[in-house]
Amino acid sequence: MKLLGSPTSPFVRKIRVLLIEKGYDDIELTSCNPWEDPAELLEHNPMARIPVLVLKNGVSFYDSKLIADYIETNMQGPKFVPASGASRWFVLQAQTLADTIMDVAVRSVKERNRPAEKQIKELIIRDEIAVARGIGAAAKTIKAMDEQINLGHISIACAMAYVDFRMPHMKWRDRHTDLSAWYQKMRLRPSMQATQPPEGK
Ligand SMILES: N[C@@H](CCC(=O)N[C@@H](CS)C(=O)NCC(=O)O)C(=O)O
Repeated sequence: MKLLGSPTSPFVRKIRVLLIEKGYDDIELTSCNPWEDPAELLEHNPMARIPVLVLKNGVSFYDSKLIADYIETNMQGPKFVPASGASRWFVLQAQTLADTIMDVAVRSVKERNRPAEKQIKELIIRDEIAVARGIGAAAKTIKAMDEQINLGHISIACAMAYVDFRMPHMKWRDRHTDLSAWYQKMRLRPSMQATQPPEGK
């Protein structure tokens, strides 16, 4: 089994953290840059997005939600999504919230990285406001969630880490001190430490 992805993608990190928390710390990460349309990625995902999980028999899955579902359903180890009931939907909603923060943040960073004269400022502002709202919702979600680590915690931690990594100007900590305190603990977990993006990338 291997994972196609980049060490800076928050979606890839979510899957890597989930795998490590589940007890799989030796899954190979095949580094690929989706923006270069590498042949191996296109072979497994026509939409050229990472992450992609490739099984030993060649079967592959893409979109981090589906990959997380596959890992949770088919792989041995502790469970990170409740099997049923309101808590199941709460955890899955938390994952979707975090994924959407990541989506909007990635788009905003891409826009900011374009030459200044080509940037659409309205889009950057709108996306940054949405990310700020998302962080507010993440703070409420973490407060309402059980302490036992689940896929919602993992997803929100990876979203916050990406905001810190690529959007340090968001300065969210002063507004969300409880979320900040929770994240300070979460980021020290071995799974988060082992998946830190390389410096200077
Ligand atoms: N919904 C997808 C989003 C994945 C995604 O957007 N990945 C980015 C990297 S962070 C990507 O591959 N971008 C390439 C592109 O948009 O063409 C998932 O959860 O896997």
